[in-house]
Amino acid sequence: MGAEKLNIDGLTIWDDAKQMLRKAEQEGIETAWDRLQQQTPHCKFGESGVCCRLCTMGPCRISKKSVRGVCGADADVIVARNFGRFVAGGSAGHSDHGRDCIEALHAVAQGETDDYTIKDRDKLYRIAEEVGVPTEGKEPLEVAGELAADFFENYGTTKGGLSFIGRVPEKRQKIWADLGITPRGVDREIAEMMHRTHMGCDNDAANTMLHAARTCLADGWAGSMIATEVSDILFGTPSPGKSQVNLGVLKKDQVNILVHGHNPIVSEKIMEAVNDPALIKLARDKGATGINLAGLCCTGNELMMRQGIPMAGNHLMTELAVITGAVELIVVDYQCIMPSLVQVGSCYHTKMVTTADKARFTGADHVKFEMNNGMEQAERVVRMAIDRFGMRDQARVEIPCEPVDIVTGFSNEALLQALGGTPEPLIEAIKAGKIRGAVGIVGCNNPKYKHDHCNVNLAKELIKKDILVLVTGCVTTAAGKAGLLLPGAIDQAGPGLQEICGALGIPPVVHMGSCVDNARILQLCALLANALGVDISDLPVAASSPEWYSEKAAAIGTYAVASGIYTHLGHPPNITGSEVVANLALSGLDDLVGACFLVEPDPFKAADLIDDRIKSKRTALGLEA
Ligand code: XCC
Ligand code: SF4
Repeated sequence: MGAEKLNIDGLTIWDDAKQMLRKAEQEGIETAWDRLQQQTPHCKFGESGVCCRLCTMGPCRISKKSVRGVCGADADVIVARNFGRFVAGGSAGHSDHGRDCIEALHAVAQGETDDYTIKDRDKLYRIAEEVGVPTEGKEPLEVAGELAADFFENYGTTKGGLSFIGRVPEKRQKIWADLGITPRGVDREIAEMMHRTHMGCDNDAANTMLHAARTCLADGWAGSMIATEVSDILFGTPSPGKSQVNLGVLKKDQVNILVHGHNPIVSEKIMEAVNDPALIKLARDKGATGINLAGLCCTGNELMMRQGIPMAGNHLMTELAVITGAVELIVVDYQCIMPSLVQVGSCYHTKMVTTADKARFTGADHVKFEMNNGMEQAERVVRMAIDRFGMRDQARVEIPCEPVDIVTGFSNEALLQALGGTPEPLIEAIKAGKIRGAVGIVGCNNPKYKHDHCNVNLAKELIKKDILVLVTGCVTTAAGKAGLLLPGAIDQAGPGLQEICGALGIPPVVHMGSCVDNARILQLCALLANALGVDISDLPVAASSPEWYSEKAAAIGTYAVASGIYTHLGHPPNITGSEVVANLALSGLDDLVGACFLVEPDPFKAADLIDDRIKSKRTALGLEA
């Protein structure tokens, strides 16, 4: 390839990653970091968002000498349209995942499947009551059917508002209503975003940005929230438990299967299949000592939260996990799965299996999961993995380091239980300044950063300042590897957080789930705001996605801001080509929705800036900063 040699030590903070990058180099295997080098420098028009490909009079790109596209659109319009479509993509991802969960609930209710059941009946009834589905005297399946029907309604044009609109503090609902951004239904907002951004429709950047906010709100308060709540109903509401993280969770003498993607519908079945005594025996007959299941990315988070399976790694660890040479098979559903995994796998004996028609990969085997064949297909996939164990070249296997212990499973229900059943102790701790605030650190990895450097250091800096950190998505693995997801990590926290977390026996960095589970954080913020009789924007809270990469992360950031949560990003979305849009994001939104974005690549500076914001919110609430 003739590319420059990578400076491996500068690419990641982790030893397991470095060791695998060296192995990749020796074995001539290309990774995301090599490809980033090939792609650098990136196209400046694309990076600043001023390239428009929305019609064939173009493509057009805006520069000093050509300030308008062929149709007359300027940089502001083009940037806003591109951003709108970007977050519509992210909202579609989470929300379509949510719809798949409702379909599973519906299938259970109709008796169309034996593969899925209602694991948390209490939650089924509780959520049904909450959204106005009557439960009295009804059997669980009847309630499940009506709840599924109610949730499906959130996807079209809702008549009476989103199912979970009642969770939103009144002041926030009023802000949305005044701006005309109350979300009306997931599919509608996404489709309208596509419509508005067609040539000749919404040619006012600020107006397009408001619809971007509306689209993302439909994701946060409907698509993602439904995904989370239905997953809990079907697979159980997470409660605290132990697990382990990093590549050390792979086992040299076992059949290693990785689940990757987002939706627990496939991975839960795989987990059941690996525990099937007949399949374990089959693996033993083939010379393995057992079958080991580990997670990657968010489906890993889902299984870790509920079932305690270990996590092999986050986004940038996915290729590196295969490079251990110890993985028989990766089974995926959708989102964040690098297409390169097929190529990396083909350098070993690693088989990639896809399960969803909407996410097929050339070169992978397709084992289609449907509502009524989940168990059968899961067993088939596990058999495929066992078959490949004999093809493994043990001489090429290298499993770096020992796994790190973590505590996971903090759903809001679990958190409230830890608090003694009410949010009161948390509120008292916030008032007393022992917990000065809370920050949700969410999202991804991006090879443009030293892998996990910002994720880990931001979390460390915040807990030092007595700010409770809630993590979801790929930040989880980062925090876990750094030892921050253990109660013992209170040693690294400020005195107040040390006292409170110590008394509750919880870590100062709390794992709340996958990317869709950011809805749990939204709900928690709403709960606190309602308890205090204020708006979410009045709370001493913030969100951050330091190393984000995806459309989904941008959608999360946007619904957080539109919900009143100040949101830090390590780098801006591709909007810097428009002053109007950039100013709106970085300050203008503060006047409109009571929150805005902060962009800061340095985690230490970001921690200080977030702290400043938390201080100002505390002062405004009449609390000591
Ligand atoms: Fe994807 Fe959810 Fe980002 Fe990880 S964190 S890289 S979006 S897997 Ni949500
Ligand atoms: Fe160019 Fe306008 Fe067409 Fe975009 S919509 S490609 S700016 S002519």
